[in-house]
Amino acid sequence: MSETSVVAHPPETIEGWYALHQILRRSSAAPASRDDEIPRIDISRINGELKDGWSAICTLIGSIDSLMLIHFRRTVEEIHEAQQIGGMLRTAGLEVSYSFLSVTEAGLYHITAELAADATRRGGSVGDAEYTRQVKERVDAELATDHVRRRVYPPFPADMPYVCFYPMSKRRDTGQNWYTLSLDERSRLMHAHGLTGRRYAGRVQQIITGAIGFESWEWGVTLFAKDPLTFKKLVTDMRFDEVSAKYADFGEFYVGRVEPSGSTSG
Ligand code: 76R
Repeated sequence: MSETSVVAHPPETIEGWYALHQILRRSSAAPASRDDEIPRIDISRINGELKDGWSAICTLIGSIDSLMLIHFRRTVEEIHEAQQIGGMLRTAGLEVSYSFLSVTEAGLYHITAELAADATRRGGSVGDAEYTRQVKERVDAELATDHVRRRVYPPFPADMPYVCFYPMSKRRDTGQNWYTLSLDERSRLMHAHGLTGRRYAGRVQQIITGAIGFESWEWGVTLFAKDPLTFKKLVTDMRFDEVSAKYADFGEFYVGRVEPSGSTSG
């Protein structure tokens, strides 16, 4: 077998709402109109009965695309309904140019590392009955905290009008592979990442959504801020933070403004 005996377990995760990001572009067939003219869309019609989740319409700035719709819903079926909103905009001369399906995710690196070490100490293993019982207990405790509930059921960012969305993955190169690092090492790196991020508490609301199995990218990063410059500062700080410096790959960045009238929360 291979050179290392390290078993690289995935972290336990807590998932909440499904998410769909739809990027819309003025279709070439659309009648010529001013570039910054965004059609009025009443998505409250569609979201009227919504109890869990919300949608936001964001005007994209500095992009050849015009709009980004962000939908959070309880089920993929409800996401599919929300997806039709993007399709309906065809009549307004817009077509979906990119979409990203994911689900809100809180990765429990520290807890998983702790319980895995505990399993080894008692002569058991990750995934055995005692481990499974402990995971359930810890997940329930985490879900009871405001902090974790906000990560998986993020509130609508009422006082943060700017948005930045981009997909990312962790690197899987030879000699630089996130997925072959030990759980302890990933836990250490993610702890440091959290500390860097916490410096932006109150200035940024970040929503991490997992897309493994749904998209070719592994995560969606959705940031809301009071000041767009905060995106540049935060993402720069993250580039210098060890985990992003060594292991992060990024897709396109979409920046814009959340339309206050175009959102519903439930
Ligand atoms: O402390 C905690 O409870 C949460 C710690 C935390 C986790 C687990 C955290 C905090 N993040 C976590 C997970 Mn994050 N985050 C990003 C990016 O541009 C880049 O380099 C990366 C894009 C930013 C800007 C950011 C910001 N984070 C993740 C994950 C899942 C990884 C996995 O499971 O392997 C990704 C992909 C990711 C990416 N992160 C924070 C922030 C900020 C601002 C915080 C602090 C938030 C807060 O404390 O409220």
